[in-house]
Amino acid sequence: MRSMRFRLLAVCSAVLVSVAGLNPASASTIVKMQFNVGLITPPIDSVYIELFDDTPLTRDNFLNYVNDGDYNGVVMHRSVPGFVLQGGGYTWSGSAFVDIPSDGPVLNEFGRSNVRGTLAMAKLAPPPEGPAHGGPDSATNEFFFNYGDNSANLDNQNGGFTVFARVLGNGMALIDAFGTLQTFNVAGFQNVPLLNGNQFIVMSDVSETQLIVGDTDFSGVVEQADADLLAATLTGGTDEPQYDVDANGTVNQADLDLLNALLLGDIDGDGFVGINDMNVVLANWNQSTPPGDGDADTSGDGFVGIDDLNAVLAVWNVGSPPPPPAATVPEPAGIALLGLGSSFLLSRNRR
Ligand SMILES: [Ca+2]
Ligand SMILES: [Ca+2]
Ligand SMILES: [Ca+2]
Ligand SMILES: [Ca+2]
Repeated sequence: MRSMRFRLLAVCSAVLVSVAGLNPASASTIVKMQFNVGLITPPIDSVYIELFDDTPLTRDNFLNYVNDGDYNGVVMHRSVPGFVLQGGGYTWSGSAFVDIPSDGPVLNEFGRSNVRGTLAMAKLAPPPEGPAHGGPDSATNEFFFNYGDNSANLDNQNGGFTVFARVLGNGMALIDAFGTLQTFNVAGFQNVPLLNGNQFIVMSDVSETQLIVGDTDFSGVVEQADADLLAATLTGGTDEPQYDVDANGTVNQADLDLLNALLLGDIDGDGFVGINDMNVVLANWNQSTPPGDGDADTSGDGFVGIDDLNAVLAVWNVGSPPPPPAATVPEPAGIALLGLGSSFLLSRNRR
């Protein structure tokens, strides 16, 4: 038995060399926007957006605000149902809207159309209607979601409003829900959407993030529901990156096949196929299990053997590795020592 396991591992190592390079990771730039309220059923409070690479100045400008944390706590201050939901410029002090920091204007990169589900930068009207520094190249931090198809309007004024991102998955269901809120005049601003007439819609946390390979519904876990969603989406045609499981730029049957293989080979269910999964197979090697019972029996034939090992090896190194455990915080001993040293130094200097 022992020598057999040794031989198995030797075979595995040989196979590993050939498949170790297969580790899909989307090249897309993804930002997660978490709001202070979740309005739909089942409740979601986050929207995932994909930033387009063909508007690089606008993308980098937006990412600067994201990575500086400038959008955290920012109010969606304007909602015009059927048109746009706008935010990105102001927090609320308790009695007034307060400007967030501005990195200065970005050159206009209009190219994509202002269709439903896209995000575009807001900007100032050109003079004489707007200020002297208004015009096509005046976008800074404010942006908006297009509730509907605004291409006939927004593609054709002020140089065209630069579409730089799109909402992924069912995120527009949440944005649409914000669009059903009654709007109010608040502190000099018109069309401010308020929940129950008294609560702002706030982006509580906006951060750049990575797609979890195979997590097509953004639940944070790779499960059968993701394959079901992909299968359903496949028939309608899609090009959203969360469905491109093998990250080759197109969404097709091969992605569903890979996701199903990932679900099979990921025996411990952590979203990644690797040594932990193989160890479960080896620990149960050559043992009988009731059909369909026991995670190591991936093939469901009631026996853990070579077919199950192959299910793991077929998708070796596929998935998103779980995050490493949090770094341990150094004990405060160093600080205490530093304090002692300082006081020692001080007392010595006094002499
Ligand atoms: Ca999921
Ligand atoms: Ca693909
Ligand atoms: Ca695993
Ligand atoms: Ca089996």
